Amino acid sequence: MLSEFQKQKFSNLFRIHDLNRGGTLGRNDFEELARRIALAEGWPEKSPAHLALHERMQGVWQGIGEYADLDQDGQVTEAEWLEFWDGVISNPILYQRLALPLGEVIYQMLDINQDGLISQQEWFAFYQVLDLPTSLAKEMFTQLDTDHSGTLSVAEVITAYEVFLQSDTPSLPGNQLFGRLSGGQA
Ligand SMILES: [Ca+2]
Ligand SMILES: [Ca+2]
Ligand SMILES: [Ca+2]
Repeated sequence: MLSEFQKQKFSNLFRIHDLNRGGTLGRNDFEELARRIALAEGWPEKSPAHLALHERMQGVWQGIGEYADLDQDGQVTEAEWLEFWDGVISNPILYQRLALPLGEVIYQMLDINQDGLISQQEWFAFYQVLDLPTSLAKEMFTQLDTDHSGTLSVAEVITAYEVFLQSDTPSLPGNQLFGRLSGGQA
């Protein structure tokens, strides 16, 4: 069972994916996400980079849809979403198969110039694409950069992502990765 605190986090994650604000998640939300990232990158439509991103997003949607769209109506409701994540984080096999690869996909999307590190610029672009506040992007970057290198490594981001997925301790950095939480410490 997800705690109220965990529910708040996954509801935030739901809202940022619902880019067309339809109240449910569908294929078109993931197409919109690909479109926004491509726009932020300046990748023209039908360019190889744009097409590859589009394909990757379709894969993410198919993976989520297969497991989360319980009634298979082509849309994932918030209730289905919460049930999906509850199942993923309480099942080590699903966690390995879905949650961790998704973290890697997110990291690859963040690392726009593919140098293996996330710069501040890349981090801020991500928050902008998701309509999240720049102030939160700044706070998160500072907290996640635990070795103060001025960049975020795979380990720094995945650690925060796992806190986001699993933690029931509001004070840990990473909980607010995908949006501010009421009552939680930043
Ligand atoms: Ca459904
Ligand atoms: Ca980079
Ligand atoms: Ca760092």
